[in-house]
Amino acid sequence: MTSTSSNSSHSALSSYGWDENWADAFAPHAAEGLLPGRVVRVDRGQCDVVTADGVLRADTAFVTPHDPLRVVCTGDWVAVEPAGNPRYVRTYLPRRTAFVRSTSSKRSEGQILAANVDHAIVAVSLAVELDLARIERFLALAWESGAQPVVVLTKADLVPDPVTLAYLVQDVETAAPGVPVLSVSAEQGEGLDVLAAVVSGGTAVLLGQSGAGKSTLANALLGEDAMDVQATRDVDGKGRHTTTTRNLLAMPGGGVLIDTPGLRGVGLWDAGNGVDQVFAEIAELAEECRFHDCAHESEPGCAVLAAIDSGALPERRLESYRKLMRENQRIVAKTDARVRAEIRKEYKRRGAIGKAAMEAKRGGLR
Ligand SMILES: Nc1nc2c(ncn2[C@@H]2O[C@H](COP(=O)(O)OP(=O)(O)OP(=O)(O)O)[C@@H](O)[C@H]2O)c(=O)[nH]1
Ligand SMILES: [Mg+2]
Ligand SMILES: [Zn+2]
Repeated sequence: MTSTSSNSSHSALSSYGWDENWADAFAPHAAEGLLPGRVVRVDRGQCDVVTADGVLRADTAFVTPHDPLRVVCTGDWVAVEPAGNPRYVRTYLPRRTAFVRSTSSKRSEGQILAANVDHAIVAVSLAVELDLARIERFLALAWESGAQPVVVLTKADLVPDPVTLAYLVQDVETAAPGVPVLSVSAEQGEGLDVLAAVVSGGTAVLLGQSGAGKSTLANALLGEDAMDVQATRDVDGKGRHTTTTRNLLAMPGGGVLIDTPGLRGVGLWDAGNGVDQVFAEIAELAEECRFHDCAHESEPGCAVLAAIDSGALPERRLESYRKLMRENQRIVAKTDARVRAEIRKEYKRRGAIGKAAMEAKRGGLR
């Protein structure tokens, strides 16, 4: 019986990314009579889950623990109660990948933006000046998520000169080793076929600043206006934060796309490996340094500084690398401090319980 029900959900959910591995992971929940589904939106204590029987609204009270990294998120595969009012999401399957940022630089708290994504698409508008450092920051988190990053330069129609466009793409490529860089125009349709091909290979999430054109791209790929779009502000070209929830959409050409609200900034979140991947060529050069613990400051025989001198490595890259490394170390240290403080608090609490129990015992002996 379990196998027939999982077979039927397989066919209905496969356009949302359901596969044999998810089915295997879900088997114990299927045995309990729970339904598999994928979270398409999370919204104040409730979420929309697409199941073999269509989209249903479910309560997330069971999957909103104190740790924000363990809160159910768009893209999660969940086990939903087959009936009930409200229906509860009982649990979610272990994530294959997760895109996490720190919510603000002041607090050391991580926030998960999308789960189970194969491609993290960083949307960057060509209507405003390129900020390579910001792209590097997004890419560090993208690599760290476990997904393959892709940079999409949007609104290419605003750069009509092909030589200028080629230079812009090249600039971004130097900041993104190992990352495909595409230019697209949702307005004119250029590059959409390449992007559709990327998206068709699993689950992709669109990330970037407000006004970058994420929802316009989602609509263009979907072939219908599912997402609201608003003009950017005339004064500075910034977006109006039109999209407010993270939305998962099944694409007609295959694959799944998650559109997300524009991010003002993305703080690193324990992204040391991601940073190393963004600056892979620096790590490679560092292997040639005379001292293996070279800080690339003024050491003799430093291959990194030599590459800057020869022009092979832009100085901006090294500065950006240092900045992100320092920021990441701060976040990691803060998190460690927070975790230590929590452990101390827990010991104190336990100590207090122990003391109270001892006093009660003594009271009892009296
Ligand atoms: N010229 C041009 N304008 C575009 C293109 N794509 C999007 N835009 C415009 O950019 C503006 C912002 O687009 P949105 O799709 O709402 O941007 P978003 O990234 O979803 O923004 P948030 O939801 O606020 O994060 C709109 O006025 C779009 O019409 C494009 O290819 N060319
Ligand atoms: Mg949007
Ligand atoms: Zn060095």
